[in-house]
Amino acid sequence: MPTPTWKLIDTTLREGEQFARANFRTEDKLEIARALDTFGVEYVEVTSPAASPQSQRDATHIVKLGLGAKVITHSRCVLDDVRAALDTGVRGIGLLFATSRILRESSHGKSIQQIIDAMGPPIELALSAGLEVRFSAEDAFRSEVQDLVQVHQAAERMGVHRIGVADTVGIATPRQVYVLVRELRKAVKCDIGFHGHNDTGCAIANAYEAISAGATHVDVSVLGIGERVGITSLGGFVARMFAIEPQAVAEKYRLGQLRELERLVARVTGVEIPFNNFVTGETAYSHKAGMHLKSMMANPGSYEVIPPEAFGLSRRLILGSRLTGRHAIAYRAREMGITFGETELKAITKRIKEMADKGELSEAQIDAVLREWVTA
Ligand code: HCA
Ligand code: CU
Repeated sequence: MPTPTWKLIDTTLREGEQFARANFRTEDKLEIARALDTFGVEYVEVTSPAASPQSQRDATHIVKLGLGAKVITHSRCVLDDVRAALDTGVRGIGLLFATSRILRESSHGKSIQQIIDAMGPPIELALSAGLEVRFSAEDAFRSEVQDLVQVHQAAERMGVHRIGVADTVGIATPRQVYVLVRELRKAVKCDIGFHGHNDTGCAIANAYEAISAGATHVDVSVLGIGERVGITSLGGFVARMFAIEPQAVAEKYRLGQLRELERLVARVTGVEIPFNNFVTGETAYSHKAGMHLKSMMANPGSYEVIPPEAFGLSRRLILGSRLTGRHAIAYRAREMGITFGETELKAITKRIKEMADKGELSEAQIDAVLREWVTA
């Protein structure tokens, strides 16, 4: 069973900058970093200062905000990138090397032993400068398990604080994630982070399984933005965990800020928040069928796993569709101070359904039907 000790590494300003629609200006990054801090993520990961001169300046700016969250960066496991990171004052660095055959061949051309030999100096430099160091094997789920164990045990001997398991292409199933993280949990004592892409729709479930198997850190981004279709969504993962440990999650994060945070990132990247987004989507708390409405009126927990109030939101009961029911209509009538007998209610509901067959009725239209019935 997961415990509330897991930590969020928000990588909207690193993985998220790799999203096709993201072209963050310095002020956008500062605003996003502040909003993430207000929400309460434990880490804010920013693009490697080695990426470009502006990236270097922006990282320094973000560090100077003096956030409660740890500002960390992410880079190739090479000395020059670590040196560039040190110049910015970040508190930690995520170093990575691809370990799958396909990426070893298409990316750096190194064997597993050559990777282990090359890891040492950058890791040592980052550690000796006092950074929190993570070493991650890119494309872990297309790598050999024995290679991952070997590389991560070497990283642990070198003194890293955390190893990372990356599902770079979004190929892993939840069960595979559980099994691999379990295996690595036995192989190393240090913290374990998980980073999962969403190409096959498993990123949230995979992050959840990683935590269940003993991972301590999860990479997320606001609205899940990242390369291709992105990674584990911050809001989606928080929703997943809230459903399991509501109190702990509500204490850790300012959930009422989620919608604003998502709106900010949506605005800056020029995308819409999906209508069916976890928790904050336009229809996330819309209830429509008569059977649902009846139970929702008796107890809002009937068809909601997360109460909208926990995230500063409210629900919407759609009474004016052809799927409505007499309990819903009676409820609205009572709100208006009108009481109908059973036979009348059936007749009114029939009338409303007939009208709704031509198009959904607004609340004002329903109210008008109810008022007319009283005076008729
Ligand atoms: C990428 C790198 C990365 C790194 C993840 C990590 C991935 O391919 O852009 O450092 O754990 O998905 O492998 O985002
Ligand atoms: Cu990634």
